[in-house]
Amino acid sequence: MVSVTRCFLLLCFLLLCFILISPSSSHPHPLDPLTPAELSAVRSIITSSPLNLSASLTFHYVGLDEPDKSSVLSWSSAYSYSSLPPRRAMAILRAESQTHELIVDIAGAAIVSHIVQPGTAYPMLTIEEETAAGLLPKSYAPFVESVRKRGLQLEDVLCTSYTRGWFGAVAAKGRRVVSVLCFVAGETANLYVRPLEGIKVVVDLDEMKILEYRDREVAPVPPAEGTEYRAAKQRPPFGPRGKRVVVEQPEVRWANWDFHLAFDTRAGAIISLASIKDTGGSRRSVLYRGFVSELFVPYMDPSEDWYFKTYMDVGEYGFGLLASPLQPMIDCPPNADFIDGYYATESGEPLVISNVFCVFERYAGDPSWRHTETMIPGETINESREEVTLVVRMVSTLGNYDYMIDWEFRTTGTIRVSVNNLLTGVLAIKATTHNHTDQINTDEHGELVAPNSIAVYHDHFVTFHLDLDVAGPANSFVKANLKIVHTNSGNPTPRKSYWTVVRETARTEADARVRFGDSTAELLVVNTGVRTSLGNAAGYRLVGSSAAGTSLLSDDDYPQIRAAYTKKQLWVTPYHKEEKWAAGFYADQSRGDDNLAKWSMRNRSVENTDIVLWYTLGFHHIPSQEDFPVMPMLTGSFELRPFNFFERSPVINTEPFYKGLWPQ
Ligand SMILES: *[C@@H]1O[C@H](CO)[C@@H](O)[C@H](O)[C@H]1NC(C)=O
Ligand SMILES: *[C@@H]1O[C@H](CO)[C@@H](O)[C@H](O)[C@H]1NC(C)=O
Ligand SMILES: *[C@@H]1O[C@H](CO)[C@@H](O)[C@H](O)[C@H]1NC(C)=O
Ligand SMILES: *[C@@H]1O[C@H](CO)[C@@H](O)[C@H](O)[C@H]1NC(C)=O
Ligand SMILES: [Cu+2]
Repeated sequence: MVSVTRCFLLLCFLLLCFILISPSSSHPHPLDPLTPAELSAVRSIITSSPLNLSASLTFHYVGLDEPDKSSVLSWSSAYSYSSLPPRRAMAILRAESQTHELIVDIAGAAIVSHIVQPGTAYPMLTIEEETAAGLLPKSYAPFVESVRKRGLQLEDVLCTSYTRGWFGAVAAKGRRVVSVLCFVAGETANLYVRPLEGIKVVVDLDEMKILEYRDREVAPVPPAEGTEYRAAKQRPPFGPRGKRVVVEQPEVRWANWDFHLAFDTRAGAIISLASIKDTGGSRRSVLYRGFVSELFVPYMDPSEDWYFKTYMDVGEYGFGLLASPLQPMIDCPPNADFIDGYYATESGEPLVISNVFCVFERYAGDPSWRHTETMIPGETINESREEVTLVVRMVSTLGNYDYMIDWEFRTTGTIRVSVNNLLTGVLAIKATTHNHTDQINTDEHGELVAPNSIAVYHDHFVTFHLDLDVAGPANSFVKANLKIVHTNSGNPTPRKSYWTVVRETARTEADARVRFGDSTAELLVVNTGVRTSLGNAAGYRLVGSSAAGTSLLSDDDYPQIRAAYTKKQLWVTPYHKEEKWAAGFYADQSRGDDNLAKWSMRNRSVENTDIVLWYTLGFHHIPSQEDFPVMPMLTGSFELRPFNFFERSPVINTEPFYKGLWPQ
């Protein structure tokens, strides 16, 4: 470790350490998240208003009311602090079983708009009500009896809230209900693999009481043995481990990227106004706003206790709200800088999530580009450049799963999202009486991964909102298809076939819904008003990944109606400030009337206008024994890569960072 640190400090000293401007810097930015003081101000403005007459007032979301894009862009081009748009907050509250949407002018200490939401879908759960609902069974006599009957200790049983989706007629009309599911810890910390199967607890969150209880005692709690993951609990023989060799390297030439990073209770990390210096040295916009818009996780077990498990983790639970503090040296490398995030609790008070983001330079020992030339007489040319990148990282722990989102910025102009990691944590386990695959049939809806433990089949669909502004907001979406051309052999050469590119510019939203695996070779966002000296339109390419699954549920299945957009990997919509959340603003118990697929059906024009890409990383998860008791990190990524955005490779004249041997 000593030599690593010394090496790091030496390089840092020699090469001028990079400078990061954190969101809490003294220069205000219109997209800064609300500060603790602003969160407190919003709370006192609201609690001193007539709304506070309600004893049941709870805060479900408080965040920046995003200023209009036009005012942000004019501020951004002028860098004139006098033209900062007024700071406004959006607050979503519940009072007397109603949802209230408020816009608050913070400086003016005024509520500028107040709407009582009439819909049938609900805001994100608060942590406090999830906790309170989880405690209800423990003082509920029939549940206490169920625990006793199973020979378990009540103090080992832990329960938490699970959203129930919407299933048409079966819906609990007009109530904010959740299922409370219970697990057994005690001998192990790995409670998610030890469910109390067959117990149904339905809770009304507004009344905070149990509406429905049933115990079908279907299978015992799976054994604790072999499920522990805490390092302190492991016993020899230990598993294999490589030597810890950490080589990080601060990089000097960061300056070609510039972006704003903000924390939001719902979205987690929001990257805004990302711009890069072009080869002529002037700054050009790339991404106005990028964030995780929704995360849909449907389980594939239609039985009574499992059918409703079709979660929308961003809209129902909050990707930011459930962010986990990152641990230095484990979750992030030694050279990382950490940034805190703030959110409003149920009572509106600000609370910190420390180390919610880490930002670091990464050098993993890979070249960015290379070439060896031996054709030149008398010399061998070996040219290569290190790939040093800047990474912004956050982790959100949504119950049993932990999602790690990385935004990686490369000097080549590429932005990669979640390169080496995306998803880890504990599988959702269904208890079974079986402990051999011979006893398992298709009715089990999963794989036997441990004695008495079925890991149920499910999907993960992570949908990103990508408001690209490639060299400005007026962009078009172009699909490049490969066309196979057959020729007459011998005329004039013996070749019989080749492929060529046929480009098609999407005119309306209907043209811009893409399912991968068709003949689509390239998906481009171009600005036809900004061209290279050779005449190519400035563009960015979306490069998808192997995690390209789409939903296999039938179109008329309730969860699919709610997440209809998961049938395609890519959608393009014209920019609309309100269209941020792919499964709708109110996701809990939504009915599919406000989602990306619905908006797209308007078939609006997407040509030469401000457009937004919606890209979904999709996994069909068929668990295996290696995923138990904790699943090793699964990868899944995509890239936004410049395409005729620069006149030439922007890194061709980059000096090698270190010529010769690495310092010892
Ligand atoms: C409502 O106002 C009272 C008196 O000002 C205060 O004590 C209480 O905390 C407020 N309620 C909420 C939910 O903030
Ligand atoms: C390039 O690599 C070759 C083979 O490793 C080596 O012989 C040669 O000296 C290198 N040339 C330079 C200029 O470093
Ligand atoms: C298999 O399950 C049965 C009944 O649940 C139990 O008695 C037995 O010990 C289990 N065997 C193993 C290897 O876990
Ligand atoms: C979308 O609009 C275009 C242009 O008006 C039209 O040609 C096309 O048929 C429409 N598609 C759908 C699915 O409505
Ligand atoms: Cu999974």
